Amino acid sequence: VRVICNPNYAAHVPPHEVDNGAVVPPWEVPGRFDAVRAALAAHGGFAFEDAPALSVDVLTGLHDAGYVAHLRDTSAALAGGGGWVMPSVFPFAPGEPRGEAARRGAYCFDTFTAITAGTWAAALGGAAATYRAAELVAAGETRVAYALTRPPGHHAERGRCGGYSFLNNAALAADLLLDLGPVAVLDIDVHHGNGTQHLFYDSPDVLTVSVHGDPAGLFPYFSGFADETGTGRGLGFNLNLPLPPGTGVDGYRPAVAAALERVGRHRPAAVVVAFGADAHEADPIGGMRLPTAYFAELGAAVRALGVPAVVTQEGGYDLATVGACAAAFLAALGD
Ligand code: SP5
Ligand code: ZN
Repeated sequence: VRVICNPNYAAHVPPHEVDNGAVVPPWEVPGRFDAVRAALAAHGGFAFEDAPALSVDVLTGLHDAGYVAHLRDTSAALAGGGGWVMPSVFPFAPGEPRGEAARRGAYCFDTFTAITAGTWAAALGGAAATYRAAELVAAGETRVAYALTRPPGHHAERGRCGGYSFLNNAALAADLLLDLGPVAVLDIDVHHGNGTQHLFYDSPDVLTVSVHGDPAGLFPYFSGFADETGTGRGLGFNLNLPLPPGTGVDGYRPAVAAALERVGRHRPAAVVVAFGADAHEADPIGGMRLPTAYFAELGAAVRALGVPAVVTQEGGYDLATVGACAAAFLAALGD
């Protein structure tokens, strides 16, 4: 399997996150990337390459220009120091944000997602890895390509970061792959892929399907419910399959079967998998009960679609198992 690495993955070092008002250590750390890379190398069968630089112009059409400028300018303003930017106030009146404090809240939807000096470089490097992976698949150079990156992307909306995500890598890949025909995004991170859903909610060309923990009790709380099915011409082209806390293999199997059945009916020319290992039983924040071996079953199930695939790395916070889950999934998908 071709593995396209984000060369700037270590540049984004969040100082902490704020959970229910408490400052707590960050879950989304550079060691996650190292753990996955080490596990893939130990497994064997993976070919690593660094992504070439990506022009920021590629993000136009996907992300809001003011938002992109906010990420870039905020990181630039923090350069050389250990500082960070996080929102304290979120929009409660209409209108464009008029100052720095307003921008912080307007361009972010939670208190988990700090911008640091290296955030822009790391996020753009992740987009570059994803773009390269999609290019390789679109060109028919490989059937499966994996963008090994952090920070994640699937929570990022057109104009807002959140859920540790800044640029929506899965959506970027889907956009590029549309050149081949209809595209499906299958999101198996334990958290709902709200950003990807949001970006394609009115599109019948990109089907978005997400299997995740019920947002009634799990981040991102405000979306991911079963009654969100798309809008306008995109009505019927979004499928959410929320699962109760503590779900294991017996609950995941039928949900994943339903997800893949819907993906198959879309007759996609390519599929994007937003991959997370945070439904693993050892994950500290997911609350699900999947064993490592089930990730191989997932990979084989996606492989059975018979469609080229781009995989983006999203969540997965247990450093001891995240790599083995990715290796199991990718080996089964790509073999
Ligand atoms: C990409 C991704 O997986 N983003 C997830 C963002 C979730 N952030 C909320 C984390 C809150 C953790 N608090 C739970 C403590 C349980 N011990
Ligand atoms: Zn997640």
